[in-house]
Amino acid sequence: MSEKKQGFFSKIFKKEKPTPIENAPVEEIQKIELQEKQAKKTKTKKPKQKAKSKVKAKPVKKPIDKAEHQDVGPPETTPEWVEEHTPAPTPAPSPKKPKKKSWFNRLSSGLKRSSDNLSNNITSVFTKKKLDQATLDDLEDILIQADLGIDTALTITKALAKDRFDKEISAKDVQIILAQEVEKALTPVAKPLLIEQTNSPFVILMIGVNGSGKTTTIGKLAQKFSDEGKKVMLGAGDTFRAAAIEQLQVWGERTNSLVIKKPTGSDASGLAFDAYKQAIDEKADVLIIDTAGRLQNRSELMDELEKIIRVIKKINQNAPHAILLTLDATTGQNALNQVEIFSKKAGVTGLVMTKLDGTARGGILVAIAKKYALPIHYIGVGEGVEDLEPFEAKDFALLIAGQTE
Ligand SMILES: Nc1nc2c(ncn2[C@@H]2O[C@H](COP(=O)(O)OP(=O)(O)OP(=O)(O)O)[C@@H](O)[C@H]2O)c(=O)[nH]1
Ligand SMILES: [Mg+2]
Repeated sequence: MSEKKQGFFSKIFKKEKPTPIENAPVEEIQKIELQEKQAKKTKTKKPKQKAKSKVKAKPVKKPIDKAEHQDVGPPETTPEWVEEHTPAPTPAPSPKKPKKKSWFNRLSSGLKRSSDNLSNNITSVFTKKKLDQATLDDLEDILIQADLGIDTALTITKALAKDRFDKEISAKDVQIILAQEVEKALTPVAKPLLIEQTNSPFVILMIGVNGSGKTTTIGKLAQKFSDEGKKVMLGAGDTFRAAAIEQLQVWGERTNSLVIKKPTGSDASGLAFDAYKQAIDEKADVLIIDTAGRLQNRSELMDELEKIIRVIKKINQNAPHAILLTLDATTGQNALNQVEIFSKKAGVTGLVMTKLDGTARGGILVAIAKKYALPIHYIGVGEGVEDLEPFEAKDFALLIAGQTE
């Protein structure tokens, strides 16, 4: 406010010494009034200029608004309520930074159980004492219990022993080294899923055990790809259950993606074939094919998966371009076996780990990375469409080790 006042008065008393109004004597006040009048007179000259500048300002503003309107205006399919309740279109905010931050927050709360588990156990062992063999053994146990895997556990304890043996060490020091080693293990596998346009439609086959999050992940991916302007189609390859087809249909409607389906009980490979043909005809950019959940030890179901892939290859030898295995983080060590068998049978090209929010066993991702070196494309930390993001080694490592500052 005081800045405003100053600006106003300095405008009026352009050529006068600035006099604080509260200390002004009577003559000064009279002077002020007089000059105020003069100032008003001079103002009457200025309006022309001001009016001019106003006239000028308008046309500049309008075309910008118009351009923005054209660029970011709602698509034809915008639901009615958007038109009713949304005021004039505002310029699209730069979505990246806030999105990144809110994802980091979601990831942070999602991984909380895993990181609390590790941090609490580490703190209980490292209470300001010298690093000896017994403490190293305890740490090794903690890391193995947290599902990080024996390899990672040994790498971390070795790294600690090398530099800090017989020296005082705090829980925080251990967490720093843990974060560094986890990041080292995960960096080579943190690879985004690249949708190569030369392969259009890019065919993704989603596989995994029952309830691992295949269909939900398909919905989340469909949203991402269509947000990028890609034409997405979905194949309802889980032909066993009517509810599975309906579930995909809902995601299709939500994400504006055409769903190719057949009656319950139809042959899944036939559906995959038809969906691919149709995606080619429709010039889709991406086709994501759902499959029924199957336990890796059910050989007849694994054979069916092989058949689906074989049939897709009849259309294009290079398809499916991605075979994504969804892994439920809450299954812990069993996930290793799933990677092993699904890879052998179906040639998994990349992984998506879901439900990291529902477990203290998020460390399993590190064990899988070390053992199989398969790309980890995405991780899921919730049921919402926004709860899936490309996997980033550093964020994950810092959070799981409780090293966020
Ligand atoms: N908390 C949490 N829940 C998830 C996540 N991903 C999926 N889910 C939930 O897990 C449950 C199973 O997900 P689906 O997508 O149906 O799993 P699916 O692999 O398709 O299951 P089947 O078709 O039966 O094999 C649903 O309730 C999802 O909402 C995640 O990242 N976090
Ligand atoms: Mg499903």
